[in-house]
Amino acid sequence: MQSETKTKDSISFEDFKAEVLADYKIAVTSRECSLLGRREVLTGKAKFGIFGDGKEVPQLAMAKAFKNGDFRSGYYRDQTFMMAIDQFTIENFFAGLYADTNIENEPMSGGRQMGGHFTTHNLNEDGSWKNLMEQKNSSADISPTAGQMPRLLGLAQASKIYRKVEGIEADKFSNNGNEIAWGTIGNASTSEGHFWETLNAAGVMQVPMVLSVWDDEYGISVHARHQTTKESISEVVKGFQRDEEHKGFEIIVVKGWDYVALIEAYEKAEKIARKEHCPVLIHVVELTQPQGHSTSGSHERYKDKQRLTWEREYDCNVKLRDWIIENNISNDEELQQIEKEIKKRVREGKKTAWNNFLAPTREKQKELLATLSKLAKNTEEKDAVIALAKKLKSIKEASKKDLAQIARITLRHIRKETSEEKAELLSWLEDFNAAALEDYSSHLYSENNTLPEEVLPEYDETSSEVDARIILRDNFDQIFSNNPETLIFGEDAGEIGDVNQGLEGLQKKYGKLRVADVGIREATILGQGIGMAMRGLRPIAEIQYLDYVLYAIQGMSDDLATLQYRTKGKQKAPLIVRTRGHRLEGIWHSGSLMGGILNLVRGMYVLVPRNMTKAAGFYNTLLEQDNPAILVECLNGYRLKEKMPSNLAEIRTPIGKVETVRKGEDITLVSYGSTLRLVRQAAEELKELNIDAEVIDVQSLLPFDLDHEIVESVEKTNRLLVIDEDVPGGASAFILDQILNKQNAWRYLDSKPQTLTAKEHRPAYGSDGDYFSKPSIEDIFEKVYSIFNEVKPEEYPALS
Ligand SMILES: Cc1ncc(C[n+]2csc(CCOP(=O)(O)OP(=O)(O)O)c2C)c(N)n1
Ligand SMILES: [Mg+2]
Repeated sequence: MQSETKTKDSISFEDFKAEVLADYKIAVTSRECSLLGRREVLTGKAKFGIFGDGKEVPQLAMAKAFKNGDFRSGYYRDQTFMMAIDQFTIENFFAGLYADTNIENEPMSGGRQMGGHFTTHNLNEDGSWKNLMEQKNSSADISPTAGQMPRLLGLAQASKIYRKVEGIEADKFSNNGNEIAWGTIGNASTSEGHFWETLNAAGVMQVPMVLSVWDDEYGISVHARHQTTKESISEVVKGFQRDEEHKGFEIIVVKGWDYVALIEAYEKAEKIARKEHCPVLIHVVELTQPQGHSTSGSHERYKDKQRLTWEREYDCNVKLRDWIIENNISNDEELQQIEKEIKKRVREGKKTAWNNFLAPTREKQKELLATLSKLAKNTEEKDAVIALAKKLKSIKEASKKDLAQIARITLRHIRKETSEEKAELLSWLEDFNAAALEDYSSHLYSENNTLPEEVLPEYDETSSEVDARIILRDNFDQIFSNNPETLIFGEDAGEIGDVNQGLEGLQKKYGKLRVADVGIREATILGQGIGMAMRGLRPIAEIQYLDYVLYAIQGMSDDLATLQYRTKGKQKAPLIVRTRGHRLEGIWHSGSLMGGILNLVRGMYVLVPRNMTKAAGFYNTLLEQDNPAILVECLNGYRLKEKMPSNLAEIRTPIGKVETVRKGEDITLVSYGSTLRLVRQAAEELKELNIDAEVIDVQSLLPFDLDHEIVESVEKTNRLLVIDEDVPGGASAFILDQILNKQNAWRYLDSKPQTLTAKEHRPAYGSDGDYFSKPSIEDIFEKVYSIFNEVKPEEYPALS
């Protein structure tokens, strides 16, 4: 018996020792990467570095509790965690520093993000989902502090939906909602509104989220006393702690250098979150930042001697090492040997990464040199070409930019020549630029997307005129009935079926989780959508009014719109943002922020249907493709009458396609949304004066008129006016740029192309406020008239 116990003990001790030493190795590897990484920046091989030194040990504990199917939503300190879950190697680390564009070498972003921004590959080559239950997942990081928080909420909420909503095909995404979303955030970043909004929402919603705060007392140079009330986030959030009567958070405080306590803390947190779907906040205190915040400066500038001494002593890796020796798990000699080997291994990895990074450009350099050498033999500009070739040859570690510059400058010199050699250089440059385009500019949108064909609404003898909101409502009904993975949530979206009754009765039918009321918190409404869309659901996030999209615009712009791009197509979040706007009442209920939105959300679709039938068709289209979108319903359109289509579920409004809603010969009027109605009316009034306007509804601002139909119209009419209710230079300037520069419509113009917009200020309240703030029928009429006054002053004398 005894000997058996002994054997068992000794085996388990060996296992235990192996596990501890494996952890220690990861911690040391990670630290060594940070140390060498800093040097790579200081010697100029990398541009910038921000590392995970001083935060290693808690990340080992977090990794132990992290299971397949789980998701991380974190920030730039998490390299140790990523190594511990086997998603990040030494070579990857250095490839990230060098901005290697080969996604095999630099799987975090293909060189698009600076190092320290982590991700996992969640999509197959064809853009379809991988089985996320067979891997550990990290949503792709972004730099804005606390920007990871709203998305974290959605990642956690997805588990709740998968657990509670029946009928969803969940194989690739969930096992009964047992997955945890693990957040990480720096102590100082908890000052951001996003942190508080997420915390409150998670407490209300009771979702399986474990949020770790890595607390090193600083946010760059700014001490906690300037950041956090009472200098402690766990102190100030005590009111979130759950108790017998109230649901809330479980709050755990643990020292960041205490390996055993950390493991216990994460085990406890995991159990609570996974089983009970109760969110947990782990405040990890007493962490350090041995090399300072980033490569941009040194922390000696703002930490005093005492702090620096303390940081050396309480460095979590040092403490782990001490603990290993104190507990006889290993000894100094063995550890030294391990450390030596790791140092060597990291140096080797760095070298490999550097060579991998340089190799393809080296090849290209050789090719270009050969091309220039040939050219030098057959050119009038021999001296110049030889000089450029020499320069090229002399560059030891050439960048792509070096090569492109030399090739392009050479072409300037030989601009008057034609030769086979020149053709070869041109073709080399063409290939080189095409590769650069792929490296730096692909995947703004999904590259595997197929949009469904247009299906027009059909009407039969039973089709009656209804309030337009009924069309939306019935369409949502069909959507929810046909697609169990769809859900909608927003302020007043649930019980009353949204402020305009477009969801009337649907909560009763589809339950409180699928048609849901949420708090007034636009940033996290968006975050719910992003996170859930990243886990295979098809969320529709409702922002009550267009004007309040500004609260969510940061997430739309930084997170949602960049997701495909920053992962080079390895993650997607096909979220639909539903909102309503344009032409109602006053400064904050009829703003038209389209120019701002358009410029901030490249990577999303921006759709502006003129009526609810079009809107319904857009929703149906969006659910069959992979890109995120914002759709603006016309606020003043819900109670207008539209005919109910007999094929509601089938209709598909095409994305990126304009519609000519009035044929005409004399001028092309381009507009969208609510304003279009006014433009059509003005066109009828103009007809009375023999001005025959063609009216085009843009419908889809991003993407814009993919078939270039507007230029065809301008070719016919030779005149162009863009009308929109945004500020001057806003969306109308975007539209004009598309038509003039992209579609080259300037060639066909006989009059100056013009825009008619709202005033520069926000629209004033009331009908008169609207009339005098935004383009009116009279404004449109007179603007067009003035164009014809210039052309035919006798027929159209000045009105005033
Ligand atoms: C919205 C935003 N503001 C400012 C910055 C610049 N910035 C980057 S990190 C940082 C400090 C963050 O400190 P903390 O959250 O404590 O994380 P730590 O670096 O200490 O781990 C700041 C101000 C940013 N990235 N995003
Ligand atoms: Mg900090």
